[in-house]
Amino acid sequence: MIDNEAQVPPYTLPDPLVSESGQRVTGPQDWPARRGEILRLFEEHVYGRCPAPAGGAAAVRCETAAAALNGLAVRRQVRLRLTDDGPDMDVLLYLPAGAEGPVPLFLGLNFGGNHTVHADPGIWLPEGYVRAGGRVPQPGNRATEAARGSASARWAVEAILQRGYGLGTINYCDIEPDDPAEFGRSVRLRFVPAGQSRPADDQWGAIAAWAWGLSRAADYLETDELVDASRLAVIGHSRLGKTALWASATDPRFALAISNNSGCGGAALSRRCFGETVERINTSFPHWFCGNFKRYNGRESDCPVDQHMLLTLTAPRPLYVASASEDLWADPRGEFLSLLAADPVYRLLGTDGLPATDMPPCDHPVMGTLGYHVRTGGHDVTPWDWRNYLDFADRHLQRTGKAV
Ligand code: GTR
Repeated sequence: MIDNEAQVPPYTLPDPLVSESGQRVTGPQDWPARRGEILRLFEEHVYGRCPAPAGGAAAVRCETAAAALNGLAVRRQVRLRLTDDGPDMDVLLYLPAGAEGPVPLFLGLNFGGNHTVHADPGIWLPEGYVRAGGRVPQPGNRATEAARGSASARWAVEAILQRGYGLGTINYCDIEPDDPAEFGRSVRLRFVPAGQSRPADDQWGAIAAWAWGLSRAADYLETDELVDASRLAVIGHSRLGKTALWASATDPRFALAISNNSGCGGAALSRRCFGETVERINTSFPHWFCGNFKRYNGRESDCPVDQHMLLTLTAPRPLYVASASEDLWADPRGEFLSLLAADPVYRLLGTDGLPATDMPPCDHPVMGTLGYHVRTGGHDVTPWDWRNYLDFADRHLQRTGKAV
């Protein structure tokens, strides 16, 4: 594994402002066509194409508690049926009690099940498949009471509410278990054409499926009177950070995006081959990306895109990328350089982009329309990370839209 700068091979990044045919994007008017091209390249070579939703996801169960978390929150849980044939996805919402109008909301997938996000006994214990590992194991992929609240350190629920935001979260395994052997439970199975047993090489992998699920949650949130769906921030950690970036790229209803330690196939530049490589990720997690992405195992420079171009797909919407100093597997410098390489697109579109040209020291966030920090410590989401995400959201989401 490459874990120091001296070993990084020389590389040239594709220019997000030069089209496939070699034409330069000279002004904002040229960007939509180039953006469309970049999006199609990512669909074909990296994440795979998604099908159109099979109608709106139907809410089959809904419950609201007006005074949850000692009166701090309205807790709402909504079970959405993703296709007539399932699977069901439970959306857990916490909304600040007493809000004067619809609130901006952070939406993110969780790893262990909604009940792990907070010790609140009112959170439905998942009935379906959950991840077995985690801080508190859940043997046989069945949710346990013992795991309730076990991931609460990663979800600053009270801080989010106190700052006037809502939080929405979903167990990512409701959409697709993170295991190729469990493909039978995936929403992707419901869209496999007759005569095929798996999606084709240019069709969606699991990351695209998880992102698609976030969009179905956004469909629901547009109908929820307590939520201002014009102020949705999509957030994710690690593989779910990759997912948040792809969700933001494919669904402009996400007004702001946050990538926490997303690394390879997320914010980090693949061509640096630092930490986790394309070959390594495709070998460990063959189900995450589309079949075509495997062509680039050991051949990162042959790929028509690199991950800075993924970041440009969120432009000009605000985007925050966060790294952790000990998380070399996710290549902190590669995440920063990727954001820096997306900056010209943000500036072309009239924003202030990233207010830094050099990687800032640890624990010194920089925030413009693009935001970045590298936190001291390891691969995780901490209350300090959240404090910065809330500051960033205050700059961008509280200013517009309806009053809260
Ligand atoms: C690692 C994987 C990373 C990252 C991480 C996670 O094993 O190599 O790409 O996604 O898992 O999601 O926790």
